[in-house]
Amino acid sequence: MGFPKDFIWGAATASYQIEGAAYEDGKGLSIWDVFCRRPGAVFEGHTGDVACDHYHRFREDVALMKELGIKAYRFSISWPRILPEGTGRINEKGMKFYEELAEELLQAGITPYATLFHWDYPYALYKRGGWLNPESPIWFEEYVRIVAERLGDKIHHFFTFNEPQCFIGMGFNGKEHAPNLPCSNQDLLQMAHNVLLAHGRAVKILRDTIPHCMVGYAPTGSSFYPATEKPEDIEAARLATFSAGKESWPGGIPWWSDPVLLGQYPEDGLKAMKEDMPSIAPGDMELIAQPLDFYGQNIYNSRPVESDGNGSWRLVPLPAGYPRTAIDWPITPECLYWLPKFLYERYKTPILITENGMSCHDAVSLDGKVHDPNRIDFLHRYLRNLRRASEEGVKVCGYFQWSFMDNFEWCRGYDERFGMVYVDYTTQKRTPKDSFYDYREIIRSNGESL
Ligand code: GCO
Repeated sequence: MGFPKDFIWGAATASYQIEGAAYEDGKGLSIWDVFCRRPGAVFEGHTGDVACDHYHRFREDVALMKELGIKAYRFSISWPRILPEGTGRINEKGMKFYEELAEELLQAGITPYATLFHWDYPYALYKRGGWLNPESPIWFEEYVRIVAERLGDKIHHFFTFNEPQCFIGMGFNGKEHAPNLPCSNQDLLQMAHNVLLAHGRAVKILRDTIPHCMVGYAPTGSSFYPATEKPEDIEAARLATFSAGKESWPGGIPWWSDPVLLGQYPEDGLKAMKEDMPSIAPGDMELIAQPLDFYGQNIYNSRPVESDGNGSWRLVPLPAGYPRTAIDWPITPECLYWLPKFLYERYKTPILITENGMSCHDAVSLDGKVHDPNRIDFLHRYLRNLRRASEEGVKVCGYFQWSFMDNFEWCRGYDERFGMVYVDYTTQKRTPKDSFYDYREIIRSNGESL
């Protein structure tokens, strides 16, 4: 048993978090370039101006990926790097970067998986109303068409959006993310609908332009696992994970995934959002629900729940001193069994884990190495759960670890280290951590070493 033979072992990053070169070669501004300049917005005033300088060092980084043995690399394309105004004029130098990156990956035997949008929205379009503008899905389609036409000979695997829960929820509702523009619920729901329409248009244009391309989506969302394996607790966890009431908006799963995979907003959500719902034009839901080749999900942790004895659920508190990561997220390996299982039951689409990983207090030791036993332990625990799901018939086709290397962790700047490769931000020296070698063995043995 174990993992399927053709399991896709990968690693993930995102453009703003690693590329740097924020003001080079004609790149346009993104909302993150602007947000980072706002006093107090990001930990100690850090910015992605230089980040891991991947824009200049991608060949060295791809060589390390080859050494790691990953089969696939998930990275994102910076929309304003190739379209500085968001639409219209193409920045050839920016385009060349992605052409060369894809070429380098292919030569290393690594399949490129491109995320089309991982939060670095063109500032020029934000000034035109961003996702609130009814034209915003058309702008996205234009960008995706250009990506498809120019990169489609090298890149055949795509994700449309990364974590819409976060870029809408934390950028326009919570204050942690760019552009930090608090909005009414009505506007949030309108933006969400436009993002979903943009997703549908993107899938269509990719399929029209690149024959045989494979397209997915990479949302996240709060999820729950059963505190025990009693059937009523399992049902409670399923209910909690797919409930779309006010408490799960905008961070829940079904609001963002039911339209895409099932062609409709969740009923309980529609009831809860009644007064604030945007108008839905005829054909919108059909456009949003384009068939997908795989369903990506970013999964880091879940919360335990149990049945309340009345057909509903209640949270079970984690024990005092529960294990947690450096960013203070609980370590709950069970989520990599239960959530893929629930998602596959509901959406019946092959699953890719598009992100999972751990922030640790990593440092270079006296011996010049980076020892990260906690990350190794974390990965083994989580991946054993994923293996169980796979062995029980959940179609899981791959796993992308977050992250290939340490990088800019949004409003926490460089304070969090999620990578398998340590980055010294003063010298840009890369040092593979112990987990890098451990993951290499996991890949080599197709999970036998877990
Ligand atoms: C997210 C993003 C990544 C993060 C990672 C760790 O989930 O927030 O997709 O860009 O860096 O998840 O927080």
